[in-house]
Amino acid sequence: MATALKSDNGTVPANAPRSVVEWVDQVAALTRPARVHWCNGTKTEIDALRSSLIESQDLLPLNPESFPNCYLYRSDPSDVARVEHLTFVCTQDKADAGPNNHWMDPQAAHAKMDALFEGCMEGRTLYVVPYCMGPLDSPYSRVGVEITDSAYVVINMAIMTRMGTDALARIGADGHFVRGLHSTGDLSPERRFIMHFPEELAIKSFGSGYGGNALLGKKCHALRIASWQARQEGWLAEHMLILGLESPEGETHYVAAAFPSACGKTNLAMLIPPEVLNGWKVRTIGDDIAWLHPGPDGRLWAINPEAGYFGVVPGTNAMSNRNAYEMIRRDTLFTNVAVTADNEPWWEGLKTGTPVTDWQGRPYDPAQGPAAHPNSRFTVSATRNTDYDPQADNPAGVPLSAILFGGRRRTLTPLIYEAESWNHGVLMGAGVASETTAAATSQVGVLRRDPMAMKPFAGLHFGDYWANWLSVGKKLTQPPRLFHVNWFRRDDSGDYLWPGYGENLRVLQWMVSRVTGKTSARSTPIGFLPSAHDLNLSGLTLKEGALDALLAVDNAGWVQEMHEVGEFLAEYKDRLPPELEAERTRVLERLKN
Ligand code: OXD
Ligand code: MN
Repeated sequence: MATALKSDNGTVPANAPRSVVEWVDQVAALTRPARVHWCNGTKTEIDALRSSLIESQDLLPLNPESFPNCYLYRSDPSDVARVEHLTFVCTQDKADAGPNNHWMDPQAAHAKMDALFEGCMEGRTLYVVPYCMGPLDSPYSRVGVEITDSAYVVINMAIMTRMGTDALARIGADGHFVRGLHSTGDLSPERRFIMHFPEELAIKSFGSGYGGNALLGKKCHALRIASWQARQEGWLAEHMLILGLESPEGETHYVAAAFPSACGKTNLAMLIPPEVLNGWKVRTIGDDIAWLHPGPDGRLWAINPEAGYFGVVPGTNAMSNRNAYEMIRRDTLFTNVAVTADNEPWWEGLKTGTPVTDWQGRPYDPAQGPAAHPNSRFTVSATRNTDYDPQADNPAGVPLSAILFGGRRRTLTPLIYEAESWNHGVLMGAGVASETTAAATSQVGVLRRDPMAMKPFAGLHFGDYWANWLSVGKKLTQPPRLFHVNWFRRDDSGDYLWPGYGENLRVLQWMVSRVTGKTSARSTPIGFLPSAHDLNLSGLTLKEGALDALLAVDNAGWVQEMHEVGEFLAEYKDRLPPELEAERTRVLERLKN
């Protein structure tokens, strides 16, 4: 069976390992495409694919003067976000997927998916997309091959990963790669499933073209499959941004931060210091995913496996994220934004312009909801960001000084507090709770536990995941300090207590002074907190009482919180590391005394 040899892209690449060719042949026999196209990742190839999408009117060029090389893609209105209820982790033993995942028996899942894939590419092109997650020359990087019938997916993957011939070359003779099979099918939500087979390093995704479901290198590979592998191999695959923070003295600290989807990771990763903090500089390594490895020096080293940003558009403006605002004015693929009369992209929170056409291509009518979809996205190369840190290409990664956990919480959790130890920090991360956002199809604004912001992404039992965190900590002689932050506290009238965005640097500044031992802190039962005078608030006016509220520890509220965290952890009791429960009991005792 030599279907792959019928490629319309010449022949099978000379460097294609046999294992890849055989798999492509098997998939082609099942899906019966009209053509097979092996992607090489060149500009010529991507330009041609883009042109064909423009010709078929799947991609609409935006105003070439004000938004050069920018395009709009409108998805099916039922296909605009991740689908957690249709996402499965298929392990031989159900217990290995944990109560945190939907599970299906691998054999049953393969049978279900193969029935959907059978003949699904008839008349279509099968694209073979070799990609590398992480710098091509990094020992920490991993390769995968995505087979897809969507040219939109291919052009996104070309931005989001190191895609093409070099990635294929990395697969090498041992044939190790993640096999990701994707088809948009007929986009029916009834036939939409995202299945993960971590033991086989395989993914099967059917019925969606949305980024988180269809760009298989991102959430499916770099988080769900990688978190499984990371646990086996003793490293961490995390839903974290990575930034470099340079002080006026020229000292750089690298920080990773985990926040749930659509809670401002991209904004923090691209933070522009307020004028009064002149001399500080933030550089972006990554905005969504971090792979963390204990180094021989006892520090924790981070790489960003991605090469682009797939960011939430609404809310982006010159004040909230000037870097992103400027970055997406060229060479950007927009999905599900609105359009102005000048054929410019428009979204809620842009603060200028007027939409005439909404994200579904209808004349804009506020009675029909927002003009841009709340989860509309931009896809753009990381190197388009003016503050892109070239260290993102360092094969060794960057050493972390601190890790932040955070959630979107109206009440209780202070602006910042620091863990007393690694294990305490792991408890802090495990207890993260956040209000849900439009990044997934579910009710928005509901508080749910989202440990380490990994609830939708841990491809293993949370008990095993936390055990891995604890054991990675044991390997570190110079661990990063662990903190918890909350930019989203509100008062009784619903107003935010903290301005957020660039002003968050004031909080990072305190964090750096803790890391460098330059400041002391208040010891409280939940961890170390700054006193009001420890924060640099010059030039900032907060509402009366806001700072006290932001830095308060509400004892009774925290006792209740620790009980609720206990109930949550108890759901994982069969594999819950005793150290975590010991930490919770310790904090609870301190709160009661
Ligand atoms: C994302 C998400 O797209 O977390 O990054 O949903
Ligand atoms: Mn994310």
